[in-house]
Amino acid sequence: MSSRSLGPGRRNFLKMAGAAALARPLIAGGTETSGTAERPRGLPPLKITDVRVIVTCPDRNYVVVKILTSEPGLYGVGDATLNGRELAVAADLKEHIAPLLIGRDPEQVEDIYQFLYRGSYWRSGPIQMTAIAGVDEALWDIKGKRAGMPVYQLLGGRTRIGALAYTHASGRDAVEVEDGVRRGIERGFKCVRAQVALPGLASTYGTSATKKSEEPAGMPETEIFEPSVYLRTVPKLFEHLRAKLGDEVELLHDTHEKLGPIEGARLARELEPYHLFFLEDLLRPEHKESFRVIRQHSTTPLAMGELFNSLWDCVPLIAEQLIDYIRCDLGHIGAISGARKVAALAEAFHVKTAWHGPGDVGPPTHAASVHLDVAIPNFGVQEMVFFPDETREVLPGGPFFRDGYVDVDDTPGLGTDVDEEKAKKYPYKRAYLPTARRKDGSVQDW
Ligand code: KDG
Ligand code: MG
Repeated sequence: MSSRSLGPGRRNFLKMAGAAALARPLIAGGTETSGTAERPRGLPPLKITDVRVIVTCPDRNYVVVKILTSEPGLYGVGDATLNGRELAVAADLKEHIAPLLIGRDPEQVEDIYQFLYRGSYWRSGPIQMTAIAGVDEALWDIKGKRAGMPVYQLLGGRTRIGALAYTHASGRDAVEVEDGVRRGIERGFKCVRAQVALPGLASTYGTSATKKSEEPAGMPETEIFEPSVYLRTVPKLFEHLRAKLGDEVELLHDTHEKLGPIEGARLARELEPYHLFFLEDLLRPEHKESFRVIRQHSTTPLAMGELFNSLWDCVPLIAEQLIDYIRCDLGHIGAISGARKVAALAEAFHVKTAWHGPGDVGPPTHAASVHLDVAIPNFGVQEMVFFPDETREVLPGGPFFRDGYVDVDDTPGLGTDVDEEKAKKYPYKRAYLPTARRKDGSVQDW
């Protein structure tokens, strides 16, 4: 059954009105139930009947949440993938969250978000917020299917024709990166993130062309990082790219939280002549106040936030206007219910969004990001990937790319799905993110 045919059509709404006056208790005998008052409404009541947690590894590991409802054929699909800690999230969902959801009204998306976030007492953190994101995406999917509308309509409707997208280019040296940027431009991208290997150092973040480490199979790879080499190399990369490619293409760069404040300030300042769209994640997420140092020294636009897990992680950087782009990952910040609050806060402080969009979060999270992108007023740019065929077979649907923009169609809900039979063909494989060390052997932020 296609997702378009799920749920009653809007023309049936009036017929169903009146049949909906079903009394449900606010609080029953000390047991937490639905948190909102009963009110007249146009659709029959709905309940969550099952929560399935599907772990699959078509190309890499994904955790999928499928929420079934009392309406035959009506279900929602969300993504709860946390790269390298997938089974911890799957266990949280199966053991702790699913039992709390059975019997609830899936239409109370905000109440369920609040209940899972604040009601558990132990709040925030990547594992919990990824689990909540999976649930939130599935619930918005159900709501959209029931309304017969794409989720962006429920968020206020379109404010733009699509979401300006960026892709990645990397290489062993500046010439290889230049070739990669050219390929991105030929494919239609107006914005490209550029990463280069560090000369003399084994394996560098974001550069797939570099040598793999000698770690035993299944264990994390080790990359070597030296700030002085990095600080010498990156400005030369962008000097080369601007000289060869001109000014029109928007260039971005990800430092991946590797520098200290004064090093970050130096890099941001030395990159000024090359007019980056943004410089991403200069500092570790713990050091929000240190962004002041960078701001005092440079006009390079700054982006930060893929490791943040709550609205309150974002507040200091946004409210002090220490960044220009907030780039939380919807998959790790409670999805739409988490990110739309961040976007609204950012709107008040001249900060735009640039939601994290790597291949290690699944199509439902990418779809959720783009539904929000096309609805909010302060969208900036969207990172995107092209999923391999095996992943598209297991997790069909999702955003599409056209002429520099990533967009979603009018399929009701999020527009993504999961094929549970095909998912079984690809069992989980233990995998880790790489780690990084300095030349002297000490641990370095990856
Ligand atoms: O799991 C970690 C990746 O999602 C991250 O390294 C990717 O930094 C990243 C980015 O900006 O895409
Ligand atoms: Mg990043």
